[in-house]
Amino acid sequence: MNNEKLFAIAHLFDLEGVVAEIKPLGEGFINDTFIVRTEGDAPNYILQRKNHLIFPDVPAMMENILAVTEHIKRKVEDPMRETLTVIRAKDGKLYAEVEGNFWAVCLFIEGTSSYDRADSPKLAYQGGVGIGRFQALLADFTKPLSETIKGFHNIRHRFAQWDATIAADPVGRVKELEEEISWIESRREQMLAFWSKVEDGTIPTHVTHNDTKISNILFDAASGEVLCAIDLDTVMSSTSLNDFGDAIRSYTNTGAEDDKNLDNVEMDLEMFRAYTAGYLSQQRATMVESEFEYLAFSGLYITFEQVLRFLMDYIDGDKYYKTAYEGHNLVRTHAQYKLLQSMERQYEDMKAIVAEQRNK
Ligand code: ADP
Ligand code: GN1
Ligand code: MG
Repeated sequence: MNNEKLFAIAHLFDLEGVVAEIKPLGEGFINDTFIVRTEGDAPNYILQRKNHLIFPDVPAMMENILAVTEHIKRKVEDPMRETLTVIRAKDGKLYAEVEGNFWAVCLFIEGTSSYDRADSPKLAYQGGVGIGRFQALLADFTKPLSETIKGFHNIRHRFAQWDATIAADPVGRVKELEEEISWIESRREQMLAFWSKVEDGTIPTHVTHNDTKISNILFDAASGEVLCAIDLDTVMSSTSLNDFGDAIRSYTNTGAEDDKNLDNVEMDLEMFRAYTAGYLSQQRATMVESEFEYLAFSGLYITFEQVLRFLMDYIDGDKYYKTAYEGHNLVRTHAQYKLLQSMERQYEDMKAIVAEQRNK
């Protein structure tokens, strides 16, 4: 994307000041993110091309984000820093449509740190506080939210996609993947049994973030404390266990999500304890018994789902996630599977930590 085009798109939005430069930012797998720097004291902005192949109704998604952030703003001390601020286009819309692409802008929050990996239990604790607080702030949000990606963390839906992808085998990769496919199939019943507890209401639903990896949280650079959850594209109604599980997948991994050296990848119990402590500091008073019961399992569930999603995308010819090289999705599959096995081995210890932290 050339800079002239980006400047023209930025000018479709109601920005203060004069745009000085526009540069790519972050390592998201789905959208294209840029920072828009302005001259002098005017605020800086985040400009994003939302991936409309993945989010089929970007206008509805932006309505979700506006509603949720306005709700949070009414409750926090510093509304301009403790959540995203959506900037409208000059025509009043929450997005600009340019040549079939959808663009959106929000304020760049200054004085923040973001991470691709958690490097200390202190950071994991803060991350847990951040998502626990995000859910707590939205506990009384009653407006219906659009489902921005159908069946996002619904494993029954994911298995339907999986079966169709295996049957279609569009790039002929299935024949090389007997072992990897067996990792998925051998856990099918266990994962569906968990999801049926959500379907029958045993596990309640709430407004949740649904993409809680560490890079989607901002920390205050001065204090090191958590500031807010960003990347709100997937805010929807689901079980809050998904947010916990996805964060555990991210914060407890001693390696990278796509580590080629599987020896680097383990689930770190100290990070699990710290994240759990932070999360429960915000949530323990309102959680119900079934949520405590499945809290540790949610880490296994979302990590399993991620193995399935990376492998399914590889089988599908790498259409969903951005990849940096041929076979990247298969490397991700192996690394996430190693993490899943590490969690399975330490599952009893994870449950013991939940029991210990629940009563603190
Ligand atoms: P993606 O959907 O591609 O993952 P994100 O919305 O997560 O994109 O943004 C990518 C990165 O940009 C984040 O990890 C964070 O470092 C930075 N970022 C995004 N929004 C803001 C913001 N409003 N203020 C400061 N930094 C931000
Ligand atoms: C994607 O957009 P990003 O990079 O924050 C994905 C998540 C995956 C994650 C894996 C909308 O998150 O579900 O867990 O990659 N987001 C979407 O790193 O599919
Ligand atoms: Mg992101």
